Amino acid sequence: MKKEFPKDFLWGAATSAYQVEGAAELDGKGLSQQDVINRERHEKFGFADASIASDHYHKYKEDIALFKEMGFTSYRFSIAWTRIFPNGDDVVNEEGVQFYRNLIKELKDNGIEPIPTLYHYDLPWALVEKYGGWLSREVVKDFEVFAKYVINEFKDDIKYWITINEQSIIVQYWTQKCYILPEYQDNNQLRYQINHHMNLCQAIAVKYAHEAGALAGPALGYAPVYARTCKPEDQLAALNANDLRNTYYLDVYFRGYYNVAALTYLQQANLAPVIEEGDEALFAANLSDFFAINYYDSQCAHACPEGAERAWSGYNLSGKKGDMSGFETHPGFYQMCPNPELRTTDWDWAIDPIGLEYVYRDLYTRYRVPFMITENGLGAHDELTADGKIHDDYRIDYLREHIQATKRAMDLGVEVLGYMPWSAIDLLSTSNGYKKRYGLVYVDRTDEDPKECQRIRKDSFYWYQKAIASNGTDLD
Ligand code: BGP
Repeated sequence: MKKEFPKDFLWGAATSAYQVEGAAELDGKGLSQQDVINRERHEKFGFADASIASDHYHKYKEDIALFKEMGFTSYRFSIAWTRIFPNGDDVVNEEGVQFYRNLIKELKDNGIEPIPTLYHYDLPWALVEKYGGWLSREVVKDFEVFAKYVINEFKDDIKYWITINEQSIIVQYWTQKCYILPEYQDNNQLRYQINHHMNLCQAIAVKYAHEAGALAGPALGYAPVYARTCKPEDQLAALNANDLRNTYYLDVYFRGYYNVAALTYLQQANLAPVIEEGDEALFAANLSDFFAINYYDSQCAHACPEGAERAWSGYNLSGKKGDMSGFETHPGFYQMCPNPELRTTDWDWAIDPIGLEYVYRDLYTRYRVPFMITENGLGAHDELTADGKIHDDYRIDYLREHIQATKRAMDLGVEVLGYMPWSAIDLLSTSNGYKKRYGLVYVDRTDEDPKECQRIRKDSFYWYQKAIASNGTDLD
């Protein structure tokens, strides 16, 4: 007989600090690299910046009331390092700490499990100025001060810590997710060096979470890679891509070492990080407890000749299908490509609920750890109709199919703790301002005009409310 979702299944949704909070320079907060990056993107592309975002800093009580109305039992958010330590050093900003005390209390008072992320792209700008930010190994000790302080401060309230958000996406889109000084931008080895510094921070965060009696795990943007054809050379290319884009990260988190084929490839290509003695021992001593999956799409690869030119992942900034600027290419290893079998979003992201089922099954077999979904969602041009509604049936279809995929995997024994799609409310997209929306709640603002950031329930809000009330059985 098929099992129901467990009674304590965590239903909720997710956000991140700089994408929702706003108040970028209020109450003692220091600037983060995202405040600066998004200011530049505003000037260059006209996207909103992070200064107001969705004004969650002022409206968090109203937002949590909406979460409760939907029936949330969990909420994934991130703690802005720059609210706690505005300069990235050890000088605490009490007002920033108080904001998260209030937020966490409000969640708990409403029966919602707070699931914080320690790092979601927003390094203190002061550390970029001091030593180039993530480029320098010095960042590890500053991160340690932050992680230790925050985990200890909230140890009575937090059961699950998410450590670092989406390291693999940071490697692919490093200048968008990190501020990289122009003189370093041609040195691609630094992508993997940054990632190595993040791995050290990740392990340290796990260590402090364990000391505080909590569980910890990374959130990785995870897309399985299929072979474009059943030719053996394409299958091997897909294996190579999975090793370098996925397993390279997971093996560190759950086994304590770098994947051999991926690391060897990076060494041969002069892209490998400098690893110091004792680094892998630190990983191995602090393995993660669960895997927080950010799942949006699947990917596709085919074989790539030795003589091809290396290329990094492209992007689509227009929201017009087909505007993807390019595909990652590693000569002699693999080349990414569109999957002809799948439909896509307006931003060319493949829609593939079965891919999520595949991920659960594959990773549970390999690592045998519990999962939680900490992002999953459809970025779309939502329309606010004249009568004040948002008919986002496309989002409902997307979420329904991914919840069903989750259930099918669970029916075959996979352990899933919760489902927190992206995003609880509309927020600043990492790539497309407010043109691309993911929320269950509409935030009435545009890139040009923040207006009052009024909250409006989308059709998906009511649908998700029903889904949660029925513990995932009523998905119509
Ligand atoms: C993930 C990030 C999120 C979020 C999401 C959607 O990579 O963790 O922060 O933004 O992707 O991406 P985008 O906003 O670029 O559509």
